[in-house]
Amino acid sequence: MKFLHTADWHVGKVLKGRSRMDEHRDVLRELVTAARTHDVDAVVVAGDLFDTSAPTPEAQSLVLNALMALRGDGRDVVVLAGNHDNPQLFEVYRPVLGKLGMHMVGVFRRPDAGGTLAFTARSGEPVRLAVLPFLSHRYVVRAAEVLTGTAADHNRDYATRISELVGALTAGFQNDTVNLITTHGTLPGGAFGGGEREAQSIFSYYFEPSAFPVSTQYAALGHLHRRQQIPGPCPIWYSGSPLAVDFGEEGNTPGALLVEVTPGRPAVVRELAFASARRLRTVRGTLEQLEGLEAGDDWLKVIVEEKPRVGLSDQVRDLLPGSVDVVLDERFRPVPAVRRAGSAARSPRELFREYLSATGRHDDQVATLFDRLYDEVTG
Ligand SMILES: [Mn+2]
Repeated sequence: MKFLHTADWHVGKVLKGRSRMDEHRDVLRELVTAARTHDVDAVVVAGDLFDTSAPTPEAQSLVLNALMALRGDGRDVVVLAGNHDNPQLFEVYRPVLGKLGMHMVGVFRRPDAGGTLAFTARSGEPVRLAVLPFLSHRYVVRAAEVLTGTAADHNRDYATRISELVGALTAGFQNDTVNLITTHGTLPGGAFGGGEREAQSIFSYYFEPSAFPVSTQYAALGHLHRRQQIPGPCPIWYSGSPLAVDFGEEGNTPGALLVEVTPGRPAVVRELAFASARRLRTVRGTLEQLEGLEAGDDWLKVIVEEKPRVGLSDQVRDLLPGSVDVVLDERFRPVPAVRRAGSAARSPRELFREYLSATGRHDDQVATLFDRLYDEVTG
């Protein structure tokens, strides 16, 4: 059988106030085209379809339409909740999408209640697919247990319990079935992309690749935005995001994975690259250097190598309309002024002038404007 592995769409993501909805529409169209072009039998979406737990109607509409398009031509579509998704919302969708032949899993389910899917692929092979949605530490390790022991103990508990759950979900794997797992979480050694929630990645939220049995022919993971393979007892892959979700993901070529697998053999994996979303780039330089930059329609994080002054970031935004984040280079960042004793004795005008010069923003015009505003509100 042939299937597409994708994850971490983060539909609804707003990048410093800029909507990415059009870009999401484009990359999901690319995904649907890939499903048709390669005539895949199934599509696995390994979590974080949405960026927030309360997605807007527009975001929900985009995701549901993409899933229905993927379902076209009778492909099996399997979706699970990531840490950004709302598991309860997914459980609301579940029976509705189930009527349309899709499998959506929001919360942990026993193997015989939707946790392990057993179906015959369009290609005719019998498939066992273990589906483990993101499980928070709080859910997995009881609150009472968190009151005792160290952070390392708690992670050991988390990892042990996840292994036990995976063990239960994969108990039905057989020699003559295609044996697959999909889940959303962190494995140690994975390279971060930049837009993941750190608190749910590096602090106590990881499990070991040894959780997956050797009989697994492919493990489809979500959570890390960079496409990568993780060493383990079976082929374990993160598909990465179909678009760069946040800055820091420049090193990743967004896309999806095309997986071909037959019973008894390890899966053959091909990387697909998607190019319809805008690129995210971090650039740096003086104003003069930035002026000469070819930015196209990339979203930019701009690190400015200039002394701070009023209006500097507006100047950068005028120069480079794709700038969504403008920051000063560390070397030019003002040292925070130490609060001096006796400040209560000085007037607000004096204090404001002092603040301006201490932060390198001294400007007579701004000081005069402050005086006028101060007179207006106190006069
Ligand atoms: Mn995630």
